[in-house]
Amino acid sequence: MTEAHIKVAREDTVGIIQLYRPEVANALNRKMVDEIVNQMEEFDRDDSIRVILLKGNEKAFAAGADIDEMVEETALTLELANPFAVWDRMTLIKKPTIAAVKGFALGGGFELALHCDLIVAAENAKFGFPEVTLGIMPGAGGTQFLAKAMGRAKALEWIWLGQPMSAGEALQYGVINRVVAAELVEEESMKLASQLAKQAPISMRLIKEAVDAAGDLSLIEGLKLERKNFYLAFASEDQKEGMEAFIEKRRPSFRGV
Ligand code: CO8
Repeated sequence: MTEAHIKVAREDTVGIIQLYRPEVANALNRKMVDEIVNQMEEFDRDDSIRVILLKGNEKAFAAGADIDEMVEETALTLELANPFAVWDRMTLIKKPTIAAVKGFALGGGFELALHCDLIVAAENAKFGFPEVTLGIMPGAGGTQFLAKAMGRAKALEWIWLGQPMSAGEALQYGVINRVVAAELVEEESMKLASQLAKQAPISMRLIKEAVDAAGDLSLIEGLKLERKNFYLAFASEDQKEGMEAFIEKRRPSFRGV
């Protein structure tokens, strides 16, 4: 068996996946994407995990899809292999996901971060879509995520020029959540993960579903979904626990049931 391209760890209730192909700036080959998604799904099923964190190394979160693997592809080999089916599974993850980004997040690497719910970036992080310089285009959601996050004009400019954007610019355009000094990225990401891990898991899941739907549904449909999820939250024991803890002036202890 070939070596794994990820490293997996657990810290308390946070499941951590580290991308691990340092010799190629964490370029994503199919095996690596498979491993990432399989592990995300395993954490998603695991009751002892509340939050999933993805990280790379100092140089790169991930420098895009593996160009050596892609160079010989044809439209037909891609169509038959359907490499994006595994990416679609990422959109079904129910627990909160965080990308901790240092260095390069390019092409498919940027798209991987965009598949996470929240992005914490180092000041030196570089986000970009160089696909146009390779004669291709983003294929794992880049055009859709960016247009939704920053609007059509800025998304087109950014993807057409193929130039990386700084973490500060990405923050300004609402594409990422936080920018911190490189040496603090892991600490800040873990702090954020621990805060999320203390919230009621079922609330978190229902909120994620409703917020994700906001971009696709009409206001009336979105309000209906929100209401349905609001009612569902009252089916959980955690709703009783949260409200009783408030009345008894103590901290709630949520069990995700
Ligand atoms: N694929 C393959 N190898 C890579 C990649 C990559 N994407 N990125 C870096 N490497 C390799 C380099 O070839 C180099 O290998 P070697 O030491 O054997 O020469 C090693 O990693 C280190 O890289 P550099 O020497 O180039 O390091 P620098 O610090 O000079 O530059 C950069 C770092 C800026 C990240 C540079 O390597 C670079 O520009 N990389 C390519 C970035 C890119 O074009 N990414 C987009 C790829 S296309 C894409 O992502 C499409 C996504 C579609 C969806 C996904 C479907 C599966």
